[in-house]
Amino acid sequence: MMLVNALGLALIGFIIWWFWLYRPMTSVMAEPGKVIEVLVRDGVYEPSLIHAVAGKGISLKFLRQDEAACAEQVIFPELAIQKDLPLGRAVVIRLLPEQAGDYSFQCQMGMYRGVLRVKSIE
Ligand SMILES: [Cu+2]
Repeated sequence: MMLVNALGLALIGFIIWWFWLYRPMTSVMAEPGKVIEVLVRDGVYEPSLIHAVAGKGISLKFLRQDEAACAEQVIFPELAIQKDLPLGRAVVIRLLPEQAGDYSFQCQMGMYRGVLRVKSIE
């Protein structure tokens, strides 16, 4: 009886995770001269993982479609960048990551989360 209950709970947990919590991470590769569009909606950045190469400039065009006040800024803490995102108006952020590494970006409260993954030039 205990075992059946445990399995039932595990199944319920899995269903909740799958339908409500699991968000696939979409990723994109930044290329010189290419503007990457990042949608801000439904609690996620899309794409939320951006690959880039150190020493190469990248342009990110954020488009906020979420009315929640929480989404009104995007912050790159490690790069000291903080930008307002007016609803429905694209905001381009140009970055030049010098060092390889992971740079996070997020809303003020950290509900929206993304990663800029920078690798060194081969
Ligand atoms: Cu937030």
